[in-house]
Amino acid sequence: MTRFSFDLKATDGKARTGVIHTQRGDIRTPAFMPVGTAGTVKAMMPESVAATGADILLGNTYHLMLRPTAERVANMGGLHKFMNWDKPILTDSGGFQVMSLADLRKLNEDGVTFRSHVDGSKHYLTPERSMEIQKLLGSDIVMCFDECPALPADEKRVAESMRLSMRWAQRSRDAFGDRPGHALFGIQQGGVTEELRAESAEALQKIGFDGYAVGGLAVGEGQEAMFGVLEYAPDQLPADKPRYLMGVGKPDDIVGAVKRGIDMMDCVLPSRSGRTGQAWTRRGQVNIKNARHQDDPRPLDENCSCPACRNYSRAYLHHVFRAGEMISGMLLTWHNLHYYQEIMQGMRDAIAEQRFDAWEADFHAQRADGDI
Ligand code: PRF
Ligand code: ZN
Repeated sequence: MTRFSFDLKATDGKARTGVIHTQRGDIRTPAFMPVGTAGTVKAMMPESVAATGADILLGNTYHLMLRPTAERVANMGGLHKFMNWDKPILTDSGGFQVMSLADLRKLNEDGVTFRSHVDGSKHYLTPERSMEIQKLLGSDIVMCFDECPALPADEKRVAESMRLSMRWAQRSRDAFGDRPGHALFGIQQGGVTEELRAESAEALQKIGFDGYAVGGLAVGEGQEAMFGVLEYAPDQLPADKPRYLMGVGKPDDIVGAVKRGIDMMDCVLPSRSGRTGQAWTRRGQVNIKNARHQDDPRPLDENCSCPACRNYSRAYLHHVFRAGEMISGMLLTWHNLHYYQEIMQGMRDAIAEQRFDAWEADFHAQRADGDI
């Protein structure tokens, strides 16, 4: 069996490119992970997700434990078989989603009780239960159970929360045990305070993980503050392990994160905005709802090779969105995921060939600020 490992192939400035090896295949880095929250990347068949160039998907402990339940997924042979995706899956641990989605949350040292946003039923998550659920799902990359305060928050609250997450990281490690072929990632917290980030990075490295996430960003602090933290946070984490920035972001966030030493990212943005009529292209954002597209024979992006751009006009995409047709979300999601993967491939090639700065300058030069 392939043991989990990370081969760093090249660096250009702080930007890195490499390959994560897993028992379910390789993940080329920098990697963007489409979000398959509830056992599906919404509006996409799994083979279509693979066709966009994705090597790995993200799944969610929180959603799957509530519906259809982790035990039911396990009885069906695990999440890969259940959703017909045989490449790697990373699962988030649930803490962050409980805090952002669940009702009546109560947090203490042991874990968190909450009511389901689906049916109001009562549930309990601890580091141990999160590890058990992620094992039942058959996740290839398991995330520690953590807590993430929304920003801005006062430093005392951020410090206490970070230290709780570090105690939970130790409990996650102990509960995960030794599972060859499966990886466990720690999650750095500490808000926008360099000393707290350093303390968190040190605590995680003492425990020892297969990879390290930068958590607690993109939670209200803004891009400038996030990039400020990314000036030092990746350097606080081991260079020989993957670094994963959780829940990020817009195309320019992703490029800025890779420039600062991040290897993996995930975000609902390309899939979610595909369902609300927003397309991301190399020239900027397209709001397909806008009436100015209704007679436009051009594709979303002349230079894009995705099925939406090869076969359909803006006029058609506008029409099916306005008519509430399901193909609207399907085509825009496909385009957005394709574009995100194209950015990742562009960065991987540029880093390998030591021309990341020129690639980045070109990326910004092609983009307009407003809608195009
Ligand atoms: N922790 C976990 N999942 C997350 C985050 C975090 O801090 C974030 C923050 N952007 C997104 N998803 N477990
Ligand atoms: Zn396209």
